[in-house]
Amino acid sequence: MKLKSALILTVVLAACQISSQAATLVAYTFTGGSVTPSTEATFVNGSDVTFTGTATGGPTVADTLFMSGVNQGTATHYFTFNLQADSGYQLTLNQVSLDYGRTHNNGPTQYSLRVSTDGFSSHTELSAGSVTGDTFPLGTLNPSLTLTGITGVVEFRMYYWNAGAANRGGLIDNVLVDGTVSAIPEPSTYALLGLGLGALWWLRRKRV
Ligand SMILES: [Ca+2]
Repeated sequence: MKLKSALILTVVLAACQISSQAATLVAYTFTGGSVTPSTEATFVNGSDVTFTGTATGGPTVADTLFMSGVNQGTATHYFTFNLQADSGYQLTLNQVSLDYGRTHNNGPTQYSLRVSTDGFSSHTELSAGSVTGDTFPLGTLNPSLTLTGITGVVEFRMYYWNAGAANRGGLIDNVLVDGTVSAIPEPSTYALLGLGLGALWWLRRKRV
């Protein structure tokens, strides 16, 4: 019986090393104009949030991030940030969310939230639509993600475009990525799990 208890403990410990809890991996609230992560999970590195447009010419909405000078035609300007697990760890991404909007009624009329799926070479659209009204926030985007076993950099971009006038822009706030960070299991962890389960099976079989 002692052997069986030890084996069960081995299996549980090995399984624990492989599993992990869902949590906020990285978040940005832009309090006081800060573009660094306000929350960053252990073993996760979130970049600053940057943008390709200009910072001037727009209105001030406290504790949000503003980008002006968006293209009046195609989607070329965007906010961007990325995250990556520390060496030896991997990410599972479950959801990304952010507040979006504009503060001019002739500002950008289109938005698109995108994620890099294979490094920086391509981006998959997660959510897209039109922007109307001139209050902020107009709404929250929170598409789910099914990205697992990520060891490289994952980049998110929020595009705004098709503005009605020059020097118009969009805003974002409360950016958040949910998921899990877990140690990449050593082959020995799987070996231990397999050995423990195998021994338990053998013990059970022996008794029948
Ligand atoms: Ca804020």
